[in-house]
Amino acid sequence: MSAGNNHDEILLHRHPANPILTSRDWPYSINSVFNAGATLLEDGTTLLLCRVEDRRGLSHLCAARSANGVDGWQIDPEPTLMPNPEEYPEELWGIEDPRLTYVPELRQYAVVYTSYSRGGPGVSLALTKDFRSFERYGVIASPDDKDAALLPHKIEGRWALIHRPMTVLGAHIWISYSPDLRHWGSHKVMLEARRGAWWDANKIGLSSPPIETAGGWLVLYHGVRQTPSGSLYRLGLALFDLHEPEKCLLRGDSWIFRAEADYERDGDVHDVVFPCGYTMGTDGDTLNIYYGAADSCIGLAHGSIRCLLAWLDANGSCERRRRAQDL
Ligand code: BMA
Repeated sequence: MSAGNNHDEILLHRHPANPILTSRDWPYSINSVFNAGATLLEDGTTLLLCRVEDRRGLSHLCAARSANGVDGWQIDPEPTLMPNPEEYPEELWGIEDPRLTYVPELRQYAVVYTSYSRGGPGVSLALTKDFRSFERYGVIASPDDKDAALLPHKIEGRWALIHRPMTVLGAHIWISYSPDLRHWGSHKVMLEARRGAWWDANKIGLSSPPIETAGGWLVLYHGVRQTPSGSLYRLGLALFDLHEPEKCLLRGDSWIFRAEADYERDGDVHDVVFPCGYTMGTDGDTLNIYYGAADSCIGLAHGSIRCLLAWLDANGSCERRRRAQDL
């Protein structure tokens, strides 16, 4: 570990009003609400597109809007986007974990979500202008694949999708490219799960969509550690080249956020913090990170891009050097 490392530096601060949304807030009967995509609408309203699990166990998406992103949520009185297995059989067992990206070139939001098919989870895409009507593109990455988000603009003329296919070698983060959002290729590994005892051994996945900074794409990712009493979901940081996003510039060794509060430790799935979205403060530095807690409710944590980048500078190392040491 590098010298001058501040081990206990707190980078993400829980909001005192947490959990900010629970099943008790819902206008209709549900089991749980968690893993929400997030965006700021043109008028400054925070929109969360929440994963809502109904009492059958199947998930759909429901929009909640708030002027300050903390409270006063206006929740759609009915599901906003329901699985449609008749036309999209891959949505048979529900739709989950949306990540939202505003795409200026299309003047639309891309909603990239997990469709739970008979063959396992796959990645689906829908476009929307208003989170009221949606244009479905269907499956864009076949099972077993999830934890996906679109980058907001083309890279060298092609759209870029970050996702997490399962392979026999483990669950790593990949990037794929497309000329038209429908046909995907040029698949490359972006970040590998570590091995052995590491907090992010064997299984990692993108959390919120990457954050574009002057120094590169800042990526918050989750790592899953299997233990005899279950899985521990914790968050780590990495930085990728702006023009060649598969190129990892820095990766932190330590996790930066884990389940600690009661609502993160206890719930339908214990010890899970799972961000799917963030909004940016008007200062251009504050991140409002929305995360699913224990697969039961939604929490909010604040961070500073400047501090996250400074932490990576001090604590991260170059992926190429690490690869030479076999991760
Ligand atoms: C992951 C996803 C998430 C979920 C997490 C913890 O694999 O399915 O939706 O929050 O597991 O159960």
